Amino acid sequence: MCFPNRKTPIGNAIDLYLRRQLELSDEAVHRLFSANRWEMAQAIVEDLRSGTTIVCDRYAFSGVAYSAAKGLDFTWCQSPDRGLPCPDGIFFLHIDEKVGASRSNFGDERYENAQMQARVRTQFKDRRLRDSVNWRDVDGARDIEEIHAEIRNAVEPIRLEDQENRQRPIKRLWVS
Ligand code: FDM
Ligand code: MG
Repeated sequence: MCFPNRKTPIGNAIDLYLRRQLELSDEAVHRLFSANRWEMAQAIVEDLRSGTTIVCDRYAFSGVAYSAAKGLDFTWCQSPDRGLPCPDGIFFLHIDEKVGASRSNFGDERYENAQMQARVRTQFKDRRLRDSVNWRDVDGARDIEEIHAEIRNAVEPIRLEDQENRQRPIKRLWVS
């Protein structure tokens, strides 16, 4: 799955916002991004309980990094996502500025500019995002097959552990 999930009513508003067809305060849109995850949380838990693995493009980590990059308080940004299902592994694919900007469609949406991306990059380094979760930085500038192999290898021990302990409880994000 993918966040934002632009297909729900909340996701529709987010989509309009990203395409600059709707103006919202930074705080309001932050809460909408979080609500867009919460509206999927039950389905995520049900899928996991029935043995389905979920691969997800973006999650609360983007939520915090992007809003904190706009100047909102970091801890305030984390609070609405606290308690969401916590991923077993996070793969942060990083590329440098020039590679990112050269990719097709870059510049179409809100946030797709060098200044914002530089600020977001800084926020993604914050330990408050990474501590307590299984975070891995992945060089995203390489060949897609190479990236695939690296992530596959890193996922394998998680998958095996899961197979051995099907009943383990689902962890909650940023809850001690
Ligand atoms: N984004 C994404 C946020 O600002 N907060 C969030 O919680 C999430 C999930 O929305 F610029 C930003 C990140 C990106 C945009 O674009 C979504 P993609 O291309 O669909 O990932
Ligand atoms: Mg994008």
